[in-house]
Amino acid sequence: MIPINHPRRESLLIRERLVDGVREGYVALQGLIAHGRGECFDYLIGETTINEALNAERAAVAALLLARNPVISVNGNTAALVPRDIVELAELVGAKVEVNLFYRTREREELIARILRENGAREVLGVGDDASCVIPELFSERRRVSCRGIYVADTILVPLEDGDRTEALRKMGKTVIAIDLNPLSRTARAASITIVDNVVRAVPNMVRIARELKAKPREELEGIVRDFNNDENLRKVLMYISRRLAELAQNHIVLEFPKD
Ligand code: PTJ
Repeated sequence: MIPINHPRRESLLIRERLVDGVREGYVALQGLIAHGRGECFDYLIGETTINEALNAERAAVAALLLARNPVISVNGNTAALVPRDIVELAELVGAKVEVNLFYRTREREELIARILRENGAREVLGVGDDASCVIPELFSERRRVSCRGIYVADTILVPLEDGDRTEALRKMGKTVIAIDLNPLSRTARAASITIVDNVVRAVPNMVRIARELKAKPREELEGIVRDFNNDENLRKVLMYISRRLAELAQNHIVLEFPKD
């Protein structure tokens, strides 16, 4: 039981969702480690959506709305943390939803597909024999994808990704949108649009942005994508973190504990 007034209650509740996911068999054990790394970077950016993330989220939604064949790729952590928002975003931008796992088992695929369906998804790709196409030059289990989904997609949203697949998908000429709290990861550097934000903030933000941008003319969406420069944005994220740490260090932030 997490005390109602615990100062880190929100963060601990998020951890509980992942631990429950492990117990239910659809979050990989390694997903807990990945989350811990994410938490660390979230501390550095102040556990908030910074302007650079918001700009990337806008560009990402515009790219998804402009795409002919957009797909949202879902893994264990994403299914545990934001299943409903993923389905809502897919509806708003007209994207297909596909399960794609690094630590692939048939049981996990099916459990994740069930969670997505329980959250309103009409069709979930990438389960079992549906994942019969292969991404070239990729050797992890992520290489097997749906021939109707990621294989033919022009734009793919990949929350919590590994660098190999991002690079392989880029080589296939696809636009890859990553959500990754680590601005230094290979995924972050290889993606076309990198959102350095926690998936629990990024996906709900994207749902709100999609509602707003859906009615905009194509030219305006094209302008948003054109004006976004991923390398430049990642540089600004690193500047933001280093500035923030320097300010914290200068202000001598010291926690005060009650004296005996
Ligand atoms: O469910 P599976 O089998 O596909 O496995 C999923 C994991 C996440 C275990 C797998 O893709 C993996 O090992 O990922 P990595 O290589 O550890 O990368 C995960 C990245 O996501 C790291 O750079 C983390 O900083 C970042 N990350 C972790 N939690 C969050 C996050 N980014 C955004 N929001 C988070 N909540």
